[in-house]
Amino acid sequence: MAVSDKYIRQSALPHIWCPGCGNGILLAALLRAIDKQQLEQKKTVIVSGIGCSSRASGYMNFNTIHTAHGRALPFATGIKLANPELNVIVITGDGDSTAIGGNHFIHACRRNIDITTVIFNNNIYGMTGGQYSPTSPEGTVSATSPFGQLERSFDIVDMAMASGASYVARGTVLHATMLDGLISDALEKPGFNLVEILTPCHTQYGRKNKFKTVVDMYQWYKKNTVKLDRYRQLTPEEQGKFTPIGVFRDELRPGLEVRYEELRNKLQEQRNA
Ligand SMILES: Cc1ncc(C[n+]2csc(CCOP(=O)(O)OP(=O)(O)O)c2C)c(N)n1
Ligand code: SF4
Ligand SMILES: [Mg+2]
Repeated sequence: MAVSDKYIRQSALPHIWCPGCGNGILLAALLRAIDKQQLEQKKTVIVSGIGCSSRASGYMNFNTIHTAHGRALPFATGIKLANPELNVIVITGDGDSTAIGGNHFIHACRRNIDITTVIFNNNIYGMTGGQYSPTSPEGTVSATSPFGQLERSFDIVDMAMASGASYVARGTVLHATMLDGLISDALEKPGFNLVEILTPCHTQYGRKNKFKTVVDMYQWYKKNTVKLDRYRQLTPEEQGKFTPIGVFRDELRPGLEVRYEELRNKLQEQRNA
């Protein structure tokens, strides 16, 4: 059976995404990874914030919760701590996770709780009319920066690494096979697992930033990204021209929910002694 038949809520269609939007490719990759890991639908919870990307949870035939803007991770943390048996997956956008939800993001990484988080990074607030986000590159023309934005942008991978996530990876919707592998790995491992995925929003970002067509945006990913092992062989000057993709950290560390349970058992034993 195709993953779309198995895991898509047909009643929620048609979807809201624009032609050429990368969100559908990303959703399909996530579903294939869930299928590969054989996660039980009844034991899997998809939590999302607000944004075009966060609408993905509504199309998925699992336990789903579409929360408040920037708040997917606190909801997911509560769900996982209350019921560690569940597989908890967070879907979030660059604005959702690094602007209004930025504080929750760094603390979820620091806690290293067993949640797989997939960030759909289109470098813009897609849903609300194209305001620049913390990941919009310097110079981005947007609804709130008509002459180009002046701030240095966040590198989500660097943030996650510095904050303590145990698995950190980056892919793009152009590299679909690689993407399946990254998400599947993230679902398999304990701890806080972060996959940032570069995905085009031609409607709000591409048109204003000299990408004539949607295809030009996909070609940008081809020309400007490089696999991590090759990136490491480049000179610093060459590295400046590319965005590396691949697995940046892969450590097997127990999630917060495991350490929490261990502490609870220890205290219980002390009380019973
Ligand atoms: C508390 C709150 N503030 C602002 C908004 C408006 N809002 C909805 S989505 C969004 C930005 C979404 O951007 P992103 O997370 O990058 O998702 P995208 O639409 O690009 O996928 C904003 C500002 C809101 N819904 N709630
Ligand atoms: S506005 Fe952008 S992110 Fe939203 S559906 Fe359209 S292309 Fe996708
Ligand atoms: Mg966005």
